[in-house]
Amino acid sequence: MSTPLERWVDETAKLTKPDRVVFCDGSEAEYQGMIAEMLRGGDSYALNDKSYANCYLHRSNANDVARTEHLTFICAPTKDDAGPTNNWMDPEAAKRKVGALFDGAMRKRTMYVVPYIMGPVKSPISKVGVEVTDSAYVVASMRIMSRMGKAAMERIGSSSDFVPGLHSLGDLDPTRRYILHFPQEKLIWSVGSGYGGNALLGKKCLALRIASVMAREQGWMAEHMLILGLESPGGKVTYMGAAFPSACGKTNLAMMVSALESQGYKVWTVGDDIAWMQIAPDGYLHAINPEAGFFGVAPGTGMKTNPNVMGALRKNTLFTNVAMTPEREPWWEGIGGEAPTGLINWKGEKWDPSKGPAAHPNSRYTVPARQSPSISPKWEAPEGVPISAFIFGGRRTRLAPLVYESLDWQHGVFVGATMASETTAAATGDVGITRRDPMAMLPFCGYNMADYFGHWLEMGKKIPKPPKIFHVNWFRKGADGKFLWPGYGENVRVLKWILERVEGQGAAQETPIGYVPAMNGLTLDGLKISDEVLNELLRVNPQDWESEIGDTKDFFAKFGNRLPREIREEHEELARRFSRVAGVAR
Ligand code: GTP
Ligand code: SPV
Ligand code: MN
Repeated sequence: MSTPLERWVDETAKLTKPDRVVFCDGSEAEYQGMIAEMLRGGDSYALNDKSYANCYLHRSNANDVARTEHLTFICAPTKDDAGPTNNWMDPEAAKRKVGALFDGAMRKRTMYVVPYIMGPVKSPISKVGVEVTDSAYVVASMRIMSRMGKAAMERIGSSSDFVPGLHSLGDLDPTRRYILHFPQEKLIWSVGSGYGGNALLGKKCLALRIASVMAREQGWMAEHMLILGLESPGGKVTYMGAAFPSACGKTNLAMMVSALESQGYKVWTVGDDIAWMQIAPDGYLHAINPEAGFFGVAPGTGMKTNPNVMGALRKNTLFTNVAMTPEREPWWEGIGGEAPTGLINWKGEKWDPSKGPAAHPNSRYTVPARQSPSISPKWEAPEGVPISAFIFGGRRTRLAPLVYESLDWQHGVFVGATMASETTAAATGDVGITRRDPMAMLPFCGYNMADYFGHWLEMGKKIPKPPKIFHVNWFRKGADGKFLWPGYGENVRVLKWILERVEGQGAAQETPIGYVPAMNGLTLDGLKISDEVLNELLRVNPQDWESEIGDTKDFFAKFGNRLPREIREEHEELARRFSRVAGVAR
């Protein structure tokens, strides 16, 4: 008798027609075999073994360097199930169309079967996936990013309790690239891309798009959130989850070296990108990090901004699309210091500074989480960590103050639902365009976002001790076009205020959007910042908010009657609060 896994693998092999099929066990020897295969392939390079032991550079195809949201589909039974913010394909039509691309796609290639666990091996919150892929780079990356191999195989046994994901590089032609999700079947199909979020199917495809559907069905939450622990003097650790869109600072916040360390405030990393959360017997929402590694943005990462990550990257790291020095060390903009001469750019050419950055703006490192000096002792706790605060945020040049606190859970959900951010290089398309990105889940929600807002509202009623909800913006700019706030390790000052608010302290002033810190509310000692700049950072400008309220109205209109009544009411309430302020001013 064959198992469901064996049957699916057979079926898949019949379709894709590989030369051979290899079941991966996740061993170190197997990993080294994948690396050897990558080096033979000609687009990967061994880095300097003295300074970067067991580290490699991989160059993906130049047309394949970021997630492709326009080629990403939710194949739910009806278009309405996917909602107005997702691309939709009829499941049958999708299988016919993309099935044709998989037909024979692995000829002359090896088909790797990669069983993996998302989450700590023994956690009841974890889930199992199996990725079938023809890319050695994907196998090597999955070994860093998940608990891959034997443990997953044991957990599956003869059951059908795993999320199958079929991946092939195909011919890497963007006109034949599709990332498909079948939420009813809990199945993933990805063809034509070897890049991160498109190809490492455990991450965005399983842990967010498919998991968000499961979470709604089963009463838990799958969110695009980092998880950190803020230690305060005396050693108590308070956990927070923060949702910022791609390339908006999650990894950096989760791994920061606190500017207030001498005062006893320290940040511990539990996760840097995704949180799975369940209500626990203690009444708190408990979060696990489903991942085992960090797939982080390289540019901007240096000893000044993120020394923890810089320390972690010195061994066992895969770099993708970064530049390389003549000493065969990885290099990128913002790593610190001048660009060395003889730099080879991310495409493998001698770098010409007049022709763009040396490292691709979305170049990344893939590193085991346990290598970070900031890794929390609780990062693999099967029961997860109790979350006391949620933090939403994004890149807003003008609008949003440095930090504000929502009035209650329902208002907090509205704050999340009205999030927007300037686009980044993490996905293909224009950079710097402000777009609505509710809860940082716009590209990752596997179903209609109106129902997703509804799920958040429902969860609020069920969690006995719900997290308080905040919003931050590290990216507000002054008239000179420069960031007003120093960011990075200084962000701990904002976390400290959040902690104080959670504990019923922290000086605040009420505004129509919620509570912002009082002028003396933030701990700013040791930081040179004028009252004028602080004022600007905390300012709630009614004119800017008026146009924002109009913009969110248009966005919500897309959802028609499906938008929860509570969200509409919060929107009206916000407009009313601003008109009251205007009345007072007059
Ligand atoms: P994804 O992995 O795409 O989900 O991104 P992320 O949200 O983890 O973002 P990450 O921490 O990698 O930061 C992205 C970029 O923003 C990097 O270039 C950082 O250097 C920069 N950045 C992060 N935090 C701050 C900050 O506090 N201030 C400023 N100005 N830039 C920041
Ligand atoms: C993101 O874009 O939010 C990422 C990188 O975390 S990727 O895995 O490519 O989605
Ligand atoms: Mn991300």
